[in-house]
Amino acid sequence: MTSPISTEKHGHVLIIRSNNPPVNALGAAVRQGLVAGIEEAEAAEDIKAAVIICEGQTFFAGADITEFGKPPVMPWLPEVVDRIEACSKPVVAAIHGTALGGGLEVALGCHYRCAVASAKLGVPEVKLGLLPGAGGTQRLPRVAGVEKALQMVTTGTPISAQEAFEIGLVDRMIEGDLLQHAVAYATEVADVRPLPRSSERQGKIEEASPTAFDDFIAANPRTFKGFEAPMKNLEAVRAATLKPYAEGVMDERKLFMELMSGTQAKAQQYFFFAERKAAKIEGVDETVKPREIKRVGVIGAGTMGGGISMNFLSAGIPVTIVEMSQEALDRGAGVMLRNYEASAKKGRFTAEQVGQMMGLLNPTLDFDSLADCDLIIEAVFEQMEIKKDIFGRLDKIAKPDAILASNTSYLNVDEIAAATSRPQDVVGLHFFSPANVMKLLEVVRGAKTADDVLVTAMALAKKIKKVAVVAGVCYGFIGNRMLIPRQTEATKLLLEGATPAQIDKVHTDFGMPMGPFQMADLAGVDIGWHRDVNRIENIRDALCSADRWGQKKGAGFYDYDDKRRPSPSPTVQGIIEEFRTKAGVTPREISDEEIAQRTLYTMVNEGAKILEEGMAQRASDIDVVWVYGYGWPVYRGGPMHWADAEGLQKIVDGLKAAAPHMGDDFSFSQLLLDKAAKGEKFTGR
Ligand code: 3H9
Repeated sequence: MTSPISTEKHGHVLIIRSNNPPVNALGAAVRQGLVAGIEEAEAAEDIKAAVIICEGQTFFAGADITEFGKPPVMPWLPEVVDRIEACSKPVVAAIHGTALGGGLEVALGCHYRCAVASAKLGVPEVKLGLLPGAGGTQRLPRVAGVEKALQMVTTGTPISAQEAFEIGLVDRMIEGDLLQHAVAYATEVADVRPLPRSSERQGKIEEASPTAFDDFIAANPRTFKGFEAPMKNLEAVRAATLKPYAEGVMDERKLFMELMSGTQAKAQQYFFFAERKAAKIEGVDETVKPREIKRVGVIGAGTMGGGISMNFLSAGIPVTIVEMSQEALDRGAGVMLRNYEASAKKGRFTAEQVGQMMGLLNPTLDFDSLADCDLIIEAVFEQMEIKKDIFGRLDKIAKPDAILASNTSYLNVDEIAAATSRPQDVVGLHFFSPANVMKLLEVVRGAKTADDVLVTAMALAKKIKKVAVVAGVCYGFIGNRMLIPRQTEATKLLLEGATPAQIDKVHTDFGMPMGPFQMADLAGVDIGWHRDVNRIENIRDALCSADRWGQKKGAGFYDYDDKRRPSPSPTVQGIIEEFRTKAGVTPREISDEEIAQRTLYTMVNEGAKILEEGMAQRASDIDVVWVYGYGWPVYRGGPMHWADAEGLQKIVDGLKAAAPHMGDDFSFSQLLLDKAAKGEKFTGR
């Protein structure tokens, strides 16, 4: 097999070039080739310096994650980086694309770093539940400064080449041909001695404030909540400030191994691949080309329609937005503008960019203006008759091959498609609220949806920076369907003796951003409640009828103060007790374990049903939906990965124990029972 690393002489400079698509991950062959390249540079008498550069879209994007968990192949990345740094001749890293993780560590091992302006540099290991394990936690603070290094290792967010240049992580910015300038740079520094070695630098370590670490923890509590890796990253950087380099790297190694053997790292690495797998559509030929989307139409300028539109405007795609009244149109456009202005205040956009994005918006009352749109997304009231009427009208005016999409969160996309003469062009695009913020997009594949429509939806999702998951047509698709058993059991538990606060706490302790009742209060307790009928059949109806619609009314399952801080509500407790009396229920002590069994295990059971009915392509897609759509803690991988980690038999046993309380609302997924019996898992890794 040919090596992904090749070398070539340019005068007195040896070019060490990596060609390991797609992202130049530092697999075994690359590591071996890099060491061989450095040894060649050192041995060749006519060579005075070396340049490390990568072909394709990017500089090394890190260690090869697919090697994790497999028997190690020498040399290890830490040794490779040490070997580069120990070279007796200067080595220059020539960076384009993304120098990430082990890639940035290789660059830190080099004596000089140059980069093009579009490059990004970062250490995203924390997102994989890890820390930079090839000397990165020790070299980065020495080169970039302790505070910047802390921020980079704990958040994993890359910085721009320009910022890296300003803090001294990049030594020279390159305009024009990277290789040519890197070779010139190497020639220029060929005779400079001593060689600047990152591990030997001490200045920025000494400059660090002694309170930097405690200050950082105090200022960023959310970074550390639930996750193990950020604190270990911090400890490794702290070691760099307290110990000589050689001892610091030993601490780094120990902390790295601790993380690597833990469940969080496994879950986060599993999730990295789950997210990428979600983009692949089963049964669709890879040669199918997406349709061209030059203009998008959105029907409805409410919260959803506005949020959806912003995604396209931000990606530079013009949007025609249609409403029924001028007032609704003005209100919708006003909200979009204010959202953009708020982002501009936070430095995400310039005022000029806000102007450009809003300039791409065409607000109109004229439905026929949608005729020139390539994709039209309906985001109106969740009622089948209204949706069918809109799709029937769209059928008459939309151009041939236009994609007609519904943002429905529950309704039958096939029934909506049947209102048109072109069901092959109809698809569900279920955005999550707030649609300009939430990353998840459920792409609902109807019985007749054409392959190229699906391919277009997935490609477009990537363009607007969403993570798309294909779902089948069923009530609530993947995410909302799994909410139903959770909410049903949570409400029954109230009646049986639990409080909203107790149930919510089980979920927040688990790592969810909020529990079932906090979520109901945020979304609106009144969703789906028919005010005109005013029938009070359950606790929820009773809350609605008492004007307790959630946060927007200052009261729901909780009472809220004027800063929207919740507190347990005696009124709600009274309502619950009234229902208990009516139903003849004597409250009992409910354990947290029972709450978990009935609200979390039932979700896994529903996920298994979704899988066995073919409504999700793969178990990992369900996990992607729950992490990106509902904030399931990524360090638990998503409900299906979590169930695997718990053990499916344990889930089955827990459900069996809870079944008598759940009654007819519950039935087992056969797939879950079968897998548990066979000792199988839902997810591979
Ligand atoms: C590390 O470095 C540890 C060290 O500190 C210590 C070691 C001792 N390995 O994302 P894309 C695949 S940890 C293997 O769709 P984009 C990916 O699965 C590492 N494979 O492209 C996908 O495969 P497929 C720290 C990788 O253009 C394909 O490449 N580094 C790796 O949207 C394209 O990926 C990171 O965490 C990898 N490292 O984004 C960086 N990276 O086509 C992780 C990607 O079969 N990578 N693949 O589905 C990224 O953030 C993005 O991939 C990147 C490109 C921004 C580079």
